[in-house]
Amino acid sequence: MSTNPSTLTDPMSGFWHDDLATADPEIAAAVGKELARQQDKIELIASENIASKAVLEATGSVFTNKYAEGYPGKRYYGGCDYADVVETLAIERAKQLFGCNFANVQPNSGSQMNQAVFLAMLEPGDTFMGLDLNSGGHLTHGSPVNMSGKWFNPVSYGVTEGEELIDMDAVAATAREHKPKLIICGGTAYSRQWDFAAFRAIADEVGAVLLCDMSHISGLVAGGAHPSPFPHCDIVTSTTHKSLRGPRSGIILWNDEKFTKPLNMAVFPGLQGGPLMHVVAAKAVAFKEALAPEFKTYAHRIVENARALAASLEENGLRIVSGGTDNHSMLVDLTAKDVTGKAAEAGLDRAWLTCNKNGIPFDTRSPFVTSGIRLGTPAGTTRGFGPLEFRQIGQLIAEVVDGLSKNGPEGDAQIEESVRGRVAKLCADFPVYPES
Ligand code: DSN
Repeated sequence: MSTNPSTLTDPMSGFWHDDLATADPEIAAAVGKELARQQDKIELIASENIASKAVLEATGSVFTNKYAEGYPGKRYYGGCDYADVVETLAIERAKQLFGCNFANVQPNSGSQMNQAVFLAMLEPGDTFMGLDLNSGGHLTHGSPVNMSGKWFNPVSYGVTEGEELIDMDAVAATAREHKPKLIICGGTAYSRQWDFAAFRAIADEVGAVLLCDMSHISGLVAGGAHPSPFPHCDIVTSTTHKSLRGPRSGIILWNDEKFTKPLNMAVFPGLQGGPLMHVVAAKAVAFKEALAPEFKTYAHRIVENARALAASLEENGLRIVSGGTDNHSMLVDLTAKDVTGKAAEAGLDRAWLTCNKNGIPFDTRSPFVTSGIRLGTPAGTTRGFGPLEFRQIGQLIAEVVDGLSKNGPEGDAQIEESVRGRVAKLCADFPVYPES
């Protein structure tokens, strides 16, 4: 260790040695509280998960310091030897995991991965199709407030009013009428399996490129608990932090060489500069974890748990949109209880159950209020909950909602206190980051 006296008087003398608590107590306190929140509350947000210690370590690694614009072997900066190692490993593992020929692991997020596909495949003003946000689609699939809806011409498809399932006949009719250049399947609040072969047939009929944004279900696809979008889809995008359980980021996958140049050029230099190499390293770690046999068990357990949760909610008087779930998530319709999604999210949070309000199909309330909540099982499954625990969680949710139904948005304080006690017991029995 250097004993250079100049470092002793340097106001930044702690630079090489101080941990976060010493260097910045305010931020350290917030990090500590966030850890406690994740330990002490049950995470039911369908798009969240709990990453491994190894993924967190890679995310916080010295790759934070490295610029690596370009791709492995073709960089615009020196010193990229080890950046090339991690990016090549991430690419090879992603290809193996999803059984495809090509992968770009540089997108910084879900929005950017989808923007890259738009940049590569469409011209401004071009028509594309995606699932309506009100039926469980995503902001980047054509919402009027998103770039996808402002710069392109989105045409949406939705779910049927009775069964609340995607109406493939209507998808075909809309595609025939509007002749989109791109069709997107995949969503954020659709709890049924996607019929990728049927989408392929429609895309072929109208000459569209078929994109699957499998962000929500990619962990299930990796573990064989949901059919794969390959070989049906031309391009597949996914965030890596949802059921896939990696760092917050995105990837693009494809099979046909003809897409390689436009997609890679769209990510860099089209949209992004230097890739977040620390996150690329963490993605490689997560893909290795997902290739391990235990991940298959995890993926199937997520679905088993979601079915147990949905059944328990229904037995306790709450309606599940479309009558159940085939994946990790479900929408709970609170209309019959006269409880808004907003009030339910707040009441459940007071009882240490974290979820998000969510519009249900044909919702008459605004997106800030909504008539439903969205629930998911990936995070709870990671901490070790099984169907028994998720049945209990269904009961706890129903108790809180009944309190809200009786008393209005303030809920029933006694019920919420009692639920908090039972949540605390579940969390203590299934700890998160137990050594932290
Ligand atoms: N915001 C994410 C979700 O919660 O589904 C999707 O990007």
